Amino acid sequence: MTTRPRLACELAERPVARVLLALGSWLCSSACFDVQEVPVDPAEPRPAPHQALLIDDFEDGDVRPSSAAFAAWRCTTYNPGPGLQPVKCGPAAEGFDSPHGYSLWAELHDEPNGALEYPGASLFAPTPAATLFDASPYEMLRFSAKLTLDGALAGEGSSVSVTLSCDGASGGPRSMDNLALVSADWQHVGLRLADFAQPDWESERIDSATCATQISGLSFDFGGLGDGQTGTGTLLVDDVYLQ
Ligand SMILES: [Ca+2]
Ligand SMILES: [Ca+2]
Repeated sequence: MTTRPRLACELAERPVARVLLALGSWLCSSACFDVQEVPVDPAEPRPAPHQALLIDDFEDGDVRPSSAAFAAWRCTTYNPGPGLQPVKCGPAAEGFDSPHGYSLWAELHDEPNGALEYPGASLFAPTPAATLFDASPYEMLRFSAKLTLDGALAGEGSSVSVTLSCDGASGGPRSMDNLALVSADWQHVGLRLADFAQPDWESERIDSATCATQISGLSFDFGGLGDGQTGTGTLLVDDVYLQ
C-alpha cells in the first residue's frame, strides 16, 4: 500500500468553479481530487480477460476503446481553460508487455501570482452520447501506467488521479475519484471501486454505489505545480480493465 501523495492535498480545493465554468463538470470532476489511500502493487498480476471487462488494451492502435461502452479517448488541460496549455495524446508505440499503449503529454504552467491555480492534464474517455455505463457488477478498476515528470512537476512522488464521472439525481454531472502513485517504470495499479469517493467540493451529494451504476466517463489526470511553476509530464496507460 502506498501513502497518500502530497499532490492530492494540493489539488483538493480551488479549481472547481473555474473548471465547471470552462469545461463542464466532466472535466471539473477530473480537476478536483479527493484523497484516498490507493493500493498499488507492481507485482500484482493482470486479470485474465474472461474475468474482466476490457475497456482498452490499445493494441488496435486507434483512439477507440476496446469496449463500446466508452467513446474515443481525448485529452485536455485545465486551469486555465482548454487550449491555454499545450497537450497531446494518442496511440503510443509502447505498452505494458505489449506493442501499444496510449500517451498523454502536457506542459503545465501556474501563474506567478501568489496563489495556486492547480493546472492539470487529463486523458479521458466519456461514454457515448446519452449513454451511461453500469460499473456496479465490478469490484476493481485496473490499469497499467508509467508517468514521467520534468521541471517543477518532478518530485518525490508522482501521482495520477483516476475519476469516474456519473450523473446526479438532478441530472448534473457528479464524480468519484481515487489516487494512485505511478512511477517512471511500468506498473500495474488496482483500485477498488468501493474506495472511490465523491470530492468534497461537489455540493449535490451522491453515494459511490449509486454513482457506479451511472458512469458517464473515465479519466486519468496529473498536475501538482506550485505557484509560478512550470513542468511537463508524459503519462502512458495500458490494459484498462474493470474486474
Ligand atoms: Ca497494450
Ligand atoms: Ca499561481
